[in-house]
Amino acid sequence: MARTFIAIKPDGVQRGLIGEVISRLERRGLKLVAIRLMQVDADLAGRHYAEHVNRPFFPSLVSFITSGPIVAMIWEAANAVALARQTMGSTNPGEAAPGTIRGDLGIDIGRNIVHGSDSPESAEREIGLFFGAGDALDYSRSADRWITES
Ligand code: DAT
Ligand code: MG
Repeated sequence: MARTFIAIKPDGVQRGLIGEVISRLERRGLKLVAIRLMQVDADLAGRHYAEHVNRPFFPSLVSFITSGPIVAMIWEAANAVALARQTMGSTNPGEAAPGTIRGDLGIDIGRNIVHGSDSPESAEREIGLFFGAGDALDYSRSADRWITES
């Protein structure tokens, strides 16, 4: 089953939106297989956001993501990456569609509540940065057959 890395950023934690974000992903049907409340340091932030190192917003991005605890998670579903990105909405909450996490809960691109991997390759890389081997649990839910047909 495909996996994606999702993080509730410091703004989401500080605003009391942990339950809201998890609830939306759960209700969609994705399955939580690993979760960790943690403080990101500058080294991990730099590795996580390595693709953005030369962008003008990189310093503020690192300062933001290290500004307080985050909730790091692994979620599972067929096509987990695209499903989670759709549920999150566009990067800029000011432009994200209503009904999405960012579109319903935010207004500023620098405070966009959640991170989600942008490809299966990114998901694998990011899961490796935030979790160790064996952290993700393999289990089934009795509701799974009511969420997917096969
Ligand atoms: P996403 O988080 O939707 O994958 P991204 O990978 O392009 O978006 O950028 C990572 C984060 O960097 C994003 O969540 C918010 C911030 N960011 C992106 N573009 C920005 C910009 N033009 N100005 C300020 N912050 C930006
Ligand atoms: Mg990204």
